[in-house]
Amino acid sequence: MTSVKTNSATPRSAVTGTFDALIVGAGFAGLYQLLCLCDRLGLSVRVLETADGVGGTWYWNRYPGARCDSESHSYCYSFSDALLQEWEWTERYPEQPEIIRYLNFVADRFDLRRDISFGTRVTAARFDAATHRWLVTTEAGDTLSAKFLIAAVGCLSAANIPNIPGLDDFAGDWYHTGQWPHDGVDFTGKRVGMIGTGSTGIQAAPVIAETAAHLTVFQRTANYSVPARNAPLTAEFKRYVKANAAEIRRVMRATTNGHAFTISDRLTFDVTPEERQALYEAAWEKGGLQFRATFQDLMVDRAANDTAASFIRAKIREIVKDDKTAAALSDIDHPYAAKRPPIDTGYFETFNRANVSLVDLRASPIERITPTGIATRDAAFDLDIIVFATGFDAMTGPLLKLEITGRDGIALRDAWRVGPRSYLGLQIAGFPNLFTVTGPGSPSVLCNMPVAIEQHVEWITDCIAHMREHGLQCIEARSEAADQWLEQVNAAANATLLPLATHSWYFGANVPGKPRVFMPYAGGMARYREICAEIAARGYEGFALSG
Ligand code: N01
Repeated sequence: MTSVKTNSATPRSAVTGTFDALIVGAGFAGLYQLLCLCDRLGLSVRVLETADGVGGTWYWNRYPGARCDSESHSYCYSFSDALLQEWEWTERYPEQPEIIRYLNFVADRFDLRRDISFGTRVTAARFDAATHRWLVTTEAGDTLSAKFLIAAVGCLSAANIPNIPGLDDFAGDWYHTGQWPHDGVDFTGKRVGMIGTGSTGIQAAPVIAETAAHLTVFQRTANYSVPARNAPLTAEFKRYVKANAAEIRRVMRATTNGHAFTISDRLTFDVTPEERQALYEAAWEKGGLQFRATFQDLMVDRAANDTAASFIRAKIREIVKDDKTAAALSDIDHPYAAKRPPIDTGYFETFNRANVSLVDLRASPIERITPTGIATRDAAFDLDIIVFATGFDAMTGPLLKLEITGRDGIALRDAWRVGPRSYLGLQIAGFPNLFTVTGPGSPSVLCNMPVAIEQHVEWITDCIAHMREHGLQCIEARSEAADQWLEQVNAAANATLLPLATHSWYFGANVPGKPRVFMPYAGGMARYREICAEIAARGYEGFALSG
């Protein structure tokens, strides 16, 4: 029996109406956008959400070990002092269920649920030039209309299930980590194969290995990882977070990646090799994404980056006892953090377990999935369960799935055929009154997401308030402004080592046929915030506003 089990949501029907704004998605972005437009501007707003509950990406990603890689005190909204005082995280990195509890707490705290239609999947959105309104169609066949359409669909919400021949013939069960069943998966006594060693696979493998009879990890590209060093938060740290909320927020808004720590201003080669080793050891012991902040130049100087990369490779070889496995795990072909750097809880140690093995797909690629498992060029692996930790059609995927048609009947799919082209990652030429929260061309995935989301939501809210004040009906990014911004996005990426990981999902390289364009803005969140503010202050330069 072949079975595909996914997280499911119950479709609802009869969602109709006319609104000032429609928001797609009830994750971090959609919830805050709803609050801003309703409470601050008094607009009539409806949120359309496929899932049965709030959470967005966190609603679907319930895989074993799912936990945020940003530290909990920075992975939350910062717009409300009261909320910061009321909510208390329990661990250094929040686990998926705790994040869902937090977002439900926010939804209740600000009475947001009444404006959300759950179980409502958007299947198309079309700009009607005659009325200057967006017409949005749902899976149930309903049509809603609104002046503004705001896509708050997240960057990592369209699952990437590779088209490996034979999947339909597999007799066991298979799952994608981003569509995980709500009632969980019992791995007890099962032979499990997991494809993918990105942040997700690296979180999932140690947890799956605890109960599976055997876990086989299929690795195409070896990856760096630094220990997360997760732990319960102490009462002292909880007090510190509450007492210093304003300062923590200030740091998060002032740094490149929106985290609550600063990047050192030290240069890699300004210290002796012994000092450098000691600094890396201390960062390894402290754990987390902060490792990348050990030196200021790690992401811009290849020789500097090599020192961090060598340190981590040596750690992998030290931890993993089997030499062949250690060699495959540490044979990493890109600079450290040029792909999103994972952090882990016992990932490399997992390969010392008797019930875990690694298959190096570079040496022997997957040829097909068979009724009984996975066949590589050189071997066959019998499996009861296959886990696809194969990532997402990132950034553009969730937007294209909305089947958006803009002014003059242009489909977004056609407008972006050679890659996303967006002004500031906020608006697209040819698509009036459509805003994309953390869209391609904004810092988004290179930033701690709640920080990027709050900045976008507040900018969009201020923009709509400005339009109301001045009696303006339409805003649309100018084509030449989008082109110029794209040049800045490319220049910002080229000033870093990020483009050296050519197979990264930042380029769309993980999805066959997807245009190779570096999608996020790599110039840093703090600089981006200034640029957006300056553009607004200059009367929304680069946007066409009309009455
Ligand atoms: O996905 P990925 P992810 N055959 O694309 C492999 C965020 N996140 O879900 O590198 C064989 O990074 C692929 O191999 P390769 C975070 O931003 C956040 O892990 O393309 N293998 C790679 O190893 C992260 O970056 C958190 O050669 C195939 C893996 O699958 C983003 O989500 C936690 C394959 C995919 O790695 C995505 O992470 C987790 C194929 N056909 C994730 N296709 C938190 O903070 C793909 N692969 C909680």
